[in-house]
Amino acid sequence: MRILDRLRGLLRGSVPDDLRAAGLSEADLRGLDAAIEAEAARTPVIVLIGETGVGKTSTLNALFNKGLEISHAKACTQIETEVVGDRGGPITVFDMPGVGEDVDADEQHIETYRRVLPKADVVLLILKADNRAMTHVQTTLRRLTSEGMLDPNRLVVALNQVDLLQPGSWDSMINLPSLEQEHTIDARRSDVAGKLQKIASFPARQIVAYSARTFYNVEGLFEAMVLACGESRAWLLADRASYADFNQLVDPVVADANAECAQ
Ligand SMILES: Nc1nc2c(ncn2[C@@H]2O[C@H](COP(=O)(O)OP(=O)(O)O)[C@@H](O)[C@H]2O)c(=O)[nH]1
Ligand SMILES: [Mg+2]
Repeated sequence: MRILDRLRGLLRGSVPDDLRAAGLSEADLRGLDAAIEAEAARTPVIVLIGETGVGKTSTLNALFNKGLEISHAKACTQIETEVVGDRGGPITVFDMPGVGEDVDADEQHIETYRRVLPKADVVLLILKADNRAMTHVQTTLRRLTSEGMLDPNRLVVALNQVDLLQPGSWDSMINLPSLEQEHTIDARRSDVAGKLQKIASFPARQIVAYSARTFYNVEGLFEAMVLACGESRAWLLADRASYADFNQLVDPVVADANAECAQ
């Protein structure tokens, strides 16, 4: 509600001179207030889709600073979770299975998508970054978009677990990818872009590589989600940002040295 409160403060006053000079009337301000009220009354809805184990729950925790249980062995995800970020108001998250495990289950999942996806402000399609087998993802994306369940403008393709990409290994001192991994991250993003953008038309900025475990580029993921929300709703999600900072996992010795250099 931070942005909302600021706007409200402005709207309660009279029209500032510069805005009046630009042609804004008291009635325009009241109209704006009503429009903001109407958007704010609808809680942002985020839908996560992905196979068990890709890191949906971990991503939820990293994005909204939550301590939800992560399944190291068993699937422990409910279909719908209301999440309250550390800052801002509530966010509704639907944590949904990916298709591709079993034909009968797939049809059930598609029915759930049909019910839930049209409500979404953002649909996060979470994949493991090292997953090169894209046929299933392409087929699913084609079906979801061609049957009108998913608006590609609302889609963010989230390539998780980049800390495990090879060759090279994660630099845990600075909590960043090695140079080799950076090349692989770029290559994976391009590959996925080529394979999915021919199925559905959406901007390349909506494909984001990150790591829910190390918090690498969780900020970039959140930004892509805000942009995918669309103009009238983006501010509402942006206001609820409480994603984890990768700096908190930088080795303390390095962090201290950086802090000293900065002084
Ligand atoms: N190395 C690594 N492991 C991850 C990452 N994200 C999730 N995991 C692990 O993947 C497993 C499944 O994660 P979970 O969030 O429960 O996946 P979900 O089944 O999709 O909800 C857990 O052991 C997580 O610790 C990541 O970015 N990097
Ligand atoms: Mg889960």
